[in-house]
Amino acid sequence: ERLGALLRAMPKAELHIHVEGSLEPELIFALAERNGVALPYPSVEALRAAYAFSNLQSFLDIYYAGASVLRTEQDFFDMAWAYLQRAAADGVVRAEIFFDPQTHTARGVPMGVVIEGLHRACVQAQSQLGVSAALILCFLRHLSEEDALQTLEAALPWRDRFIGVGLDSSELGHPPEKFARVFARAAELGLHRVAHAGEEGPPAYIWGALDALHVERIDHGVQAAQDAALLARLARDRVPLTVCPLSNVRLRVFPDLAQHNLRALLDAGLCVTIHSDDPAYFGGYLLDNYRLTFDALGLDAGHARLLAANSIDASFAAPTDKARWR
Ligand code: ES4
Ligand code: ZN
Repeated sequence: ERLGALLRAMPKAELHIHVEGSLEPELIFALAERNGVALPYPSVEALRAAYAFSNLQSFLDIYYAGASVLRTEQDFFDMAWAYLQRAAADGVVRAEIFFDPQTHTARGVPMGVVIEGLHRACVQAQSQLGVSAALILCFLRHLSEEDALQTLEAALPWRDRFIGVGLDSSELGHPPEKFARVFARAAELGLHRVAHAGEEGPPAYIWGALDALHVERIDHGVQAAQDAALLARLARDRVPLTVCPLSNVRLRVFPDLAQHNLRALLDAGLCVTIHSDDPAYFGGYLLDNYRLTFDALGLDAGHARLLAANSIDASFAAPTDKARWR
């Protein structure tokens, strides 16, 4: 109907998408065959049936297993290109795509294979889809800061191929302060900075991302609702929260979409945006996240325009591009 059509048509930025989380089971099996990698699942259906998660860690275990089929530059290109085509169909005009190099370099895949394959898809997205696409290199927070520092240095020959750094993987037990030095180094290099915080972790992790890592956006951040002073800080500084509703339900952060606090965060005056996180695993791409959330929370056309405008504002795109999309 009308709201659904508006949600598709509005120019939107996708700012919280893990490219390894866009790997559909069909592509996992195709790449496993192409590369001679054995999978612990007999079929696409059996793999998909394993996508029943009880928390973040139970998802991450299967997500890293799925990523193990990625070996060549063409694999990384194919994965990112499949995602970008789906994003374009959902009305995405700008995509800032997370990737986890440590997941691949630890298996012996060279950094250049990862980055060049993803970058080639980003270039083709601009020329063939009219989608502006950029990469954000994420550090795995369950590994050491030393490993993150070495990863950043190893990526420097491709410094112009990514626009920023992020922090993802297992949150609890790995507070932002653990990564203060590598984020300071990223800032020196002129890189943008974002971090997952307050997905499963407490408000203290969001404070830490702001004050120890100096991030420009918080990924998830939904636990901020538990801390009034933090809500005031996020509203005052207009720090975007990149919220992923279907992810939050699948990982049991909220029991269902109707109980999601996205509307409360908007009502508190925060710059909230909607994204897909790991769409192949969580039951939907960007437009599915918008439509299902709007249905469940009774949001209207005014919310639609606000959320789409927030996503453009919160992006790291050039001001001239932002002006065209608004
Ligand atoms: C992730 Cl949902 C989520 N949270 C933290 N790290 C991640 N990596 C991929 N998806
Ligand atoms: Zn995420």
